[in-house]
Amino acid sequence: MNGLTLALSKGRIFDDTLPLLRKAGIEVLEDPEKSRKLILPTNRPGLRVVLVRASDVPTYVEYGGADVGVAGLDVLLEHGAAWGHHGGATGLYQPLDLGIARCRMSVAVRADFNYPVAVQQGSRIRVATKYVQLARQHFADKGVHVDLIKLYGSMELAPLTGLADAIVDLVSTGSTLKANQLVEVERIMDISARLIVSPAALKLKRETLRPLIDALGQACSEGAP
Ligand code: PRT
Ligand code: MG
Repeated sequence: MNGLTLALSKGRIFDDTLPLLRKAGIEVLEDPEKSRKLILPTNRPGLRVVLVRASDVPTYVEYGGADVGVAGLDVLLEHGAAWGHHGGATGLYQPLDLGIARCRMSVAVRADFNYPVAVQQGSRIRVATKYVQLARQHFADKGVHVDLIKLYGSMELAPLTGLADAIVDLVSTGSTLKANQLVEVERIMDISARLIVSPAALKLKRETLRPLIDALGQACSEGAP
């Protein structure tokens, strides 16, 4: 396989990457919302897009299913930590912060739960999250005792049903928390999407990969405020 494969996830990552690709002169020739295809051609004969789940992007790039990908820092850190690597995924080169799909990772609780007091008293807090590794690290760094409950979606429901006292989730506008009467009590980190590249591909496909990375770097710096 000589061409390049770019892994993207449907939804905000795809939608926010499209304008950057366009600035780099690349058009994706099919709309993933209208087609069931998982491999999408582009106007560059040597470049195709594969659609994978957001949390599968690092895996695809790491094991050679794709040469490059776009993944949220949340996904990258959680993936890396799950494999025992602090600060990012294994063997993945991260040349660009694309500055897209921005949000923050936060701790949120029900408005009637006194988080500062619970933390201060050293009580055990039940925390529901999709980001078990990141949450464990965060609370361990603060010396807060937590019981973590792994969820795969709709974390907002956990404090409302009594499943947990708190959640660790992504927040962008804050309207999901608000609609569910939850309040953000701690901001863990700022999140944005990163370009990730397989070091093997960078060696073997340097002549095609390097210009793509440079063009995307140019495109996202133009878009920056
Ligand atoms: O569904 P699947 O498990 O396949 O993947 P995913 O749900 O992680 O994918 P997707 O497309 O929802 O998110 C892809 C990436 O977008 C994430 O990994 C983040 O890096 C980034 N991103 C940016 C966000 C948000 N903003 C965001 N607001 N991902 C999720 N949210 C959710 C959040 O979890 C919460 O439920 O949106 C809700 C909050 O939004 P506000 O605007 O109401 O605050
Ligand atoms: Mg989602």
